[in-house]
Amino acid sequence: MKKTLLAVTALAVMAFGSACGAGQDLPGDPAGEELVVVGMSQVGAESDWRVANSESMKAVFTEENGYRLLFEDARQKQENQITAIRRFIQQQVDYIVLMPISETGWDSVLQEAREAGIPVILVDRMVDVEDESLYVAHIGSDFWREGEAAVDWIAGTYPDRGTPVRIVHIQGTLGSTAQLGRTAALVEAAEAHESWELLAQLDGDFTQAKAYEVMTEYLERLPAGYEIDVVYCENDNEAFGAIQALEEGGYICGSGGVDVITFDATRNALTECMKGRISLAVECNPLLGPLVEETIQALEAGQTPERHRYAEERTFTPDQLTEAFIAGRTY
Ligand code: GYE
Repeated sequence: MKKTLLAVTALAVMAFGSACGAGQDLPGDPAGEELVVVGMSQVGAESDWRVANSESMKAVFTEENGYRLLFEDARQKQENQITAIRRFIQQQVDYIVLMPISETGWDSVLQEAREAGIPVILVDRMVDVEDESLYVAHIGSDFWREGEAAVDWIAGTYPDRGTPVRIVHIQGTLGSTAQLGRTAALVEAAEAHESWELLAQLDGDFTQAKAYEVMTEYLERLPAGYEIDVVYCENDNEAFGAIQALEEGGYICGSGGVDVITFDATRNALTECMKGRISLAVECNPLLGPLVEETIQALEAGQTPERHRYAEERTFTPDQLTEAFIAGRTY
């Protein structure tokens, strides 16, 4: 049920000493229509995954479906996300949907949202807050499990026979749940397998440009022809940048050469995988809009939504892919 104007105003007066109205205040509301106002703070547009995730949200939270979506792109800066949340509080939105860039630093602003009586739903990544009741639900992926699928593939492809498995690791945005989970799975497995050598951990910030830059610099420091078995890229865009750097450095990507592993499995990565340049693509599903809407509908109906929801995900190797399958994917 939509909050009453009175309750919202009372809370706003308590929190800010201001008494403007609820969502209905926003310009352009069709007269008499009760739209549910959703303030959404998205990380940015750093990757194909992120773009697909934003599109999934925008497709669901439309006026025809009964929503007014206030969408803010934080351009990969936490301070922009905090500013956006404060603006949503002032605008007295009905719900705040937050895709947090990193896990820490959210306690005070989420406390402010709570004081204003606005439920916060986390999407994609998680926050690390002292009081977990500062968010009502989280909808995303189990990043550690994704990482485990990747390390299981490495273990199966490189059975321990004493020969070293040389791995270069390109990490995502440091401190983000996706980075922490995918990194932890690799680091733990590298400790457990004596033959695995983590040659380097490079910060690719989930972008193609950064991954290309750090991989190129790294290869320039290596002795010519130095053998690399696996490049573990924490998302597709990093894999594209790494492949470009590897090929420019004279490496061949694919079975028998460097095994590039990627996460997300968006269409461009699946195409590279089908061609054999990516050896393993671990799916991370960005189509979370419908799940977020179900959560909001549950809250509107006065129900308690599931606290954590994880999308179904799988892995892909070149032999499992066809053009028809890839064409049928929506992202
Ligand atoms: O893997 C990457 C994006 O948090 C799951 O962020 C998300 C990750 C995704 O930039 O492509």
